[in-house]
Amino acid sequence: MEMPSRTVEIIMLGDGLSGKTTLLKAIATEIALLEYEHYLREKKQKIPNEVTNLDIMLKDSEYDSWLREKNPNVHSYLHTNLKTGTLGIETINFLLKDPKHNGVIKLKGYDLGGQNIYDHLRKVLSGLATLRTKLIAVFDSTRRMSCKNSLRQIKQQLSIIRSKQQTNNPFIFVFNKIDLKEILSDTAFQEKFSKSVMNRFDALKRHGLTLNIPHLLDSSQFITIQLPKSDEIGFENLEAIIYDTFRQEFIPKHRDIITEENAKALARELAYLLMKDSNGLEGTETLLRLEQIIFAERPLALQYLKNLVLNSDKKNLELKDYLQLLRMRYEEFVIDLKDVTSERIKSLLELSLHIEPILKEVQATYKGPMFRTNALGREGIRELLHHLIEHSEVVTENVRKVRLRSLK
Ligand SMILES: Nc1nc2c(ncn2[C@@H]2O[C@H](COP(=O)(O)OP(=O)(O)O)[C@@H](O)[C@H]2O)c(=O)[nH]1
Ligand SMILES: [Mg+2]
Repeated sequence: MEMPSRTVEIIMLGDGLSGKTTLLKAIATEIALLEYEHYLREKKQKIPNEVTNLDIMLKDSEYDSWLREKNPNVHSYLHTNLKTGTLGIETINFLLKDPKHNGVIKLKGYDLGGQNIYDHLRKVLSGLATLRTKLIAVFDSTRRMSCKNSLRQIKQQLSIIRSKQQTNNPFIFVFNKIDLKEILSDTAFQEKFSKSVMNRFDALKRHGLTLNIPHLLDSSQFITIQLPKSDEIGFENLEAIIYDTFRQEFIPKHRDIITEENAKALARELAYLLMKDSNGLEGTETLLRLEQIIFAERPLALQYLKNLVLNSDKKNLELKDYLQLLRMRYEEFVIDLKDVTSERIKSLLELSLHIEPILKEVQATYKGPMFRTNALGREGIRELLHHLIEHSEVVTENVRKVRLRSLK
């Protein structure tokens, strides 16, 4: 007879690069560790202590094969390479032992690319949500605008779900990247960072600037871009300069926390805030257009030059032609660097980190449980996993069919 099973269904929500996939990898890692203990116990082997167990587990090739066979999706998330980002949809199907009920818990669901181009898929997914689906909404606690986009997704999902069913609160909120927030909040960091960005702006104003942007797929290769002397700068170069500051001066020291993707995402956020602040764009059509572009796509536009040309007979353009095409695309988004100071850069960084208003709005409006996590360092993940386990339910196929039918 099959072991009794309980199920939790989850759908990951949240802006691109907020950490959804990393969170799933962290959950898979916690599950793999729990399963490792059971595995060792069954084999009557010694259980390593908490500090070293991850290293030991990862080196245990017998366990690795065992996991691949018994729990393939946990195995694949454990080894997933996050660099490529989530495109389209991923299914989740994690299994773990349920000692309390002497059975198995299934953690099932979907992870989506966060960009707004996936909004239509998100709608389809929410339509599939059942009464017990938990929507895990992930926020990047270092990027205020990104949090707003996560919130926008929640509002959209809720309207779909509300119109379909009366349900308990389906949301779980995760405020992620608490480790990154700590670094960026440090006053000495902020001083140094804003001065470094300002130095680059000054160089651009005085004699021009050369940027070396690593290739998207091969970071040992670079795209070299010469920016001629100018007081004005377009959005695409603004985000590139801020990214370059992170890459050259801060990533080397904080590689485990300021990842490449974090640097790009923050650069986009800060470039957006600077643009909005400098041009008094608040509430204008131009700002809406900029938001549409930047939330629909991945940051660091300069790395996606070739995407600008869909027409196949134009594929052999030179770099300068691609840059010209990009410039045309961002034509209306330009600022004058004359009024930019390092104090302003610093205060915009602080603004980006100031997500409390959004956190409060989320709490007041939706009242779901809230977790603060560092998905990369697996802080706060066990608590989240326990919460999910506590909310697992016994599901028999019949119940499921009835529930799905009642939704139609
Ligand atoms: N420092 C830090 N970086 C994180 C954390 N969670 C995710 N990241 C990084 O943020 C970037 C985007 O993460 P990813 O999971 O791909 O985001 P997704 O688009 O929401 O799936 C990656 O470079 C991750 O390494 C975290 O808690 N702390
Ligand atoms: Mg992802």
